[in-house]
Amino acid sequence: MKILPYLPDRSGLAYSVGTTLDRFIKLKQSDFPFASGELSQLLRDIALAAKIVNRETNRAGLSNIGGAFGQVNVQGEEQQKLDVIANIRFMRALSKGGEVCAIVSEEEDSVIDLQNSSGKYVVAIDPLDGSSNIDVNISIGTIFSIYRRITPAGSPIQQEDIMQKGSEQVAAGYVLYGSSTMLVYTTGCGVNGFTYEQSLGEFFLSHPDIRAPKSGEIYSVNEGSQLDWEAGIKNYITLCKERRYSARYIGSLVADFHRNLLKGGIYLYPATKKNPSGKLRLLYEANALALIAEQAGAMATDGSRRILDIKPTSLHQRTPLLIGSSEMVQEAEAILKGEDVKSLI
Ligand code: P6P
Repeated sequence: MKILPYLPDRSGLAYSVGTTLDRFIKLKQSDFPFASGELSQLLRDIALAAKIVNRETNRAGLSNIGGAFGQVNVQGEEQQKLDVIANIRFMRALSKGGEVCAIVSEEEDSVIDLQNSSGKYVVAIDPLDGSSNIDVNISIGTIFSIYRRITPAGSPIQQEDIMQKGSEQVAAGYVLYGSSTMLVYTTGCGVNGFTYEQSLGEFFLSHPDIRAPKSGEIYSVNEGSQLDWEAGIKNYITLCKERRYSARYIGSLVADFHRNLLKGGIYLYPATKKNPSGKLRLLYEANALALIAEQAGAMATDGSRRILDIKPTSLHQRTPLLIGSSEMVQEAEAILKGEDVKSLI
């Protein structure tokens, strides 16, 4: 009888496509000396909530959970029923998981102190971003940041535990509820994407070691605000048009970011008359995507500062955001600073 050797995946990657998320988390845990498994468990808790929210979003049209909830959140935005459901699901998963001591959520006015004396981590989360797209079946997403608490475990949560720079994140990720549902995250050792197989209830590694193209020909911005833009933004978008780049903007940050991350491109949400500090929130939108961007070789700035260097001063503070392929962000920043971009090409 001839016995053939098992031929390992020839991709040369440390982890082969098709590895389950659970197994990947376990295998990657060894990247962290002295890791005791709490962060691994926290990532699993987030994945569980994502599976539940995925189920809810997939049947929103059938189970009367689409549409407005009838209240306005702290942002002054009309809450959709799925916003509230997603918030409840992630809150429950994070509090029951036992690894978290405090949560900052787009849907909560103030910090949620879980009174968990053993929780080492603080989570900042936008449970369901782009929710206005729910009723028209456009992709939406969850965005999360994970920080280690600074003050001693068991002591009361302090401002310093919450108001940490994005560069202090120990992990960050997003879930994209789209044509397929994906979980993309980083723990500071690269970016990996997992696709959800509904029939098995598992996330499987589908996009190992994501690297963003250094440049691209896609720009994502709401051109309806063009008359509000500062001159530098107008000049950069004009340059994109002169180069005949493609305009792709679906009004859902996670979906626009994910496409640009894979194909190359830039997403811009500058200051506008309605949002003079930009629309996107630093703590639970910009910081997470900025860490993922940088880990994938891309960039994220507010037009002059690296997003991850911005010291938060308020829970729901907003920031202008330019994020995507490094050469495109660099060029946009140079134009905003009035530099002659010819020198960049
Ligand atoms: P506008 C959704 O509300 C969101 O926060 C992002 O997902 C999206 O990119 C942006 O706002 C859309 O905002 O002002 O262009 O409709």
